[in-house]
Amino acid sequence: MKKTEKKIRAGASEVTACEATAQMLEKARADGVVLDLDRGQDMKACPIGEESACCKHCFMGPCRLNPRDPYKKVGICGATIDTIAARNFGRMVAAGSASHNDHGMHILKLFKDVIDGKVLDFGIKDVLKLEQLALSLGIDVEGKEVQELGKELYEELEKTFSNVDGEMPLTRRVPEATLETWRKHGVVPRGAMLEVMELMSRTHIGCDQEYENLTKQITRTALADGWGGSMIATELSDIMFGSPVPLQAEVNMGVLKEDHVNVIVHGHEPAMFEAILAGVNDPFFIDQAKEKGAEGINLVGMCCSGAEMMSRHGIPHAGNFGSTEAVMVTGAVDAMVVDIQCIKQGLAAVAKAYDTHLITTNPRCHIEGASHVEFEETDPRKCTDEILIRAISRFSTRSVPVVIPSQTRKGIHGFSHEYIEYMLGGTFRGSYSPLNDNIINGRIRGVAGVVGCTNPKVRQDSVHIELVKELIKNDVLVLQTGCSQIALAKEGLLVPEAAPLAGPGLAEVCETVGMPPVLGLGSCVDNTRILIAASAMVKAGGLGTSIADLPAAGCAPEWMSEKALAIGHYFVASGVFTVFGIGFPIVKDTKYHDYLFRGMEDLGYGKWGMAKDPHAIARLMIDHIDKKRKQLGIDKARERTLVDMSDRRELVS
Ligand code: NFS
Ligand code: SF4
Repeated sequence: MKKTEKKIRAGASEVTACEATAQMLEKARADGVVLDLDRGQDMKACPIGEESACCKHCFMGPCRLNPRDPYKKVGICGATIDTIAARNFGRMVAAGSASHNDHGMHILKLFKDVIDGKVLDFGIKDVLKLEQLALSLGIDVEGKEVQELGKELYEELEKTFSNVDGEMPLTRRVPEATLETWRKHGVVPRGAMLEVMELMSRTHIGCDQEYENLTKQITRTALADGWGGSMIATELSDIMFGSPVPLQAEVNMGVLKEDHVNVIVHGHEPAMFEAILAGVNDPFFIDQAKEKGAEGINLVGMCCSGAEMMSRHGIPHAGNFGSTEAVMVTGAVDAMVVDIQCIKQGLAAVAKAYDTHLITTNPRCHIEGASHVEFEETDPRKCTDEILIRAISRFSTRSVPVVIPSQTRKGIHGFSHEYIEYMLGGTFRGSYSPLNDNIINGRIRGVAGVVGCTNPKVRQDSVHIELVKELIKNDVLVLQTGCSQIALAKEGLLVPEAAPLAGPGLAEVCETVGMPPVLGLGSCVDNTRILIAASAMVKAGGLGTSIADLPAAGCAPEWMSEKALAIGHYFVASGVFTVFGIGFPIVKDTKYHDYLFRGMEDLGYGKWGMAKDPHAIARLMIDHIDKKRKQLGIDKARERTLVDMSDRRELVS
């Protein structure tokens, strides 16, 4: 008998907590267009692959082990479940680290071309940060012109990628005790290209088959991401395009405008986005758009480059990873322009269905079914002007109805680690000491980084939102990046007015300083701002000597990408308890699982955690923060402060 083709799918609002996305999902269903959010329901993940109980590292296999009875058999070569799991985990970390390092290396190359005068459309916007970065690497800045200093800085930073021994330059920023732990275990990253290469080699059949030893290289490769390529991407982007300072920006699909030419930029590298920003402000194109009956050109971001441009320039943001297909269902997108990473191939089919231009611009990322207009830094406007011509032309011949969800939210974005220092430390002497003081006296219980993707395995945004609300309610200051930041921005928590949602201690600090209880730091590579902030907290004193001593925890509650796993592991390796939602690609109750989830902490690192429910995640994080407070001997201070606070509330009421 022929099976019925009709699929039963959950209602749109069960698939996503984002009302605008739900509205577009319903419209897509009515239009007969299948989005990623529905494909996610139709696809049943392979239970063996989901837990990494299979190996296809050679063609004697693939070998499948039983995740329910993982020690029952071994692969044909004899590989055990722990070896297979560690190798699979390692290859995911290698891919994630490679992605960020690839991004960082291209930013470094752009920086060199700017310094050498080969690229004239970009420049050095933050000279002070250039000098500070140079100083932090031991480069003498006295009496040097920008060009000379830039050249020296380039020479030094280039080692991040090309070193074959020694220690990666930016590890000089790591607190001494943390660095000592890495040295003791032999995991200080050398050069990123070497680390990724060695990890790929060691995970080949018949090489490293001892999971603890393999994890050393996994750790080194992850650290080469956080303290290497990602950190370079953030620091040099700030230097070239300007360091973010808090500004107001709008998020969600309501930022699209029916009477404007709408251009969405989605991806990860800022250069193309910066160039198109210059184009949309060019009177020539504004006139062109007006000639075709538009009121103007509306430039909007999505995903990480969107988060980055929102932080730097206040460019509106239409949504996170889970909304990139749905946004085209509006019919209002005249062009979606992409560069690299997290760009679903499915966008091509949705773009076709809604007569939208999907344009790839980067030689490292073409998509079948999309058109390609190559972006070259030496002549950036050639590409971006062509994009604007196509978008304007599509506006004048729009062939599909336009339906734009009304939702928008204003929020404050653009908190850099430098700004946090300034905001909490005062104008004349920026310092992390006031933050530490507020942690020591218990007003702030601890700090959490909540970051990462959305994943159709769970209701989009919902775990991020519930988790962050629970954390701030418990006086945990939340730092955010990437798609998670957008989820909370859509929920309206990135404003100082959200302070009453926080516990009394955190609310008091927020009200005094005028800051939101949730601070948005930018894109995923900007997670390195959290690393630097954590190092600064250690250096400010009173909270131990290594990052592992801090009352802090991290989480990617709706993660999906290999980049997220690499980020998670560099946080763990740096000393942070890091909880992932959704699930974890390692069979529970194996030696390897125990090693990552417990054993690493005994070695002086952080450790991994996993829970699906947002309240369970919050509990794990808060318990860890409380454990660290106890170890620091500041648990009593909090009890006293809470009494003070309730007294205070009584005084106010
Ligand atoms: Ni980060 Fe940015 Fe988003 Fe996840 Fe993808 S856009 S790099 S990987 S999905 S947070
Ligand atoms: Fe099987 Fe070993 Fe080959 Fe993996 S490396 S596929 S476990 S034989």
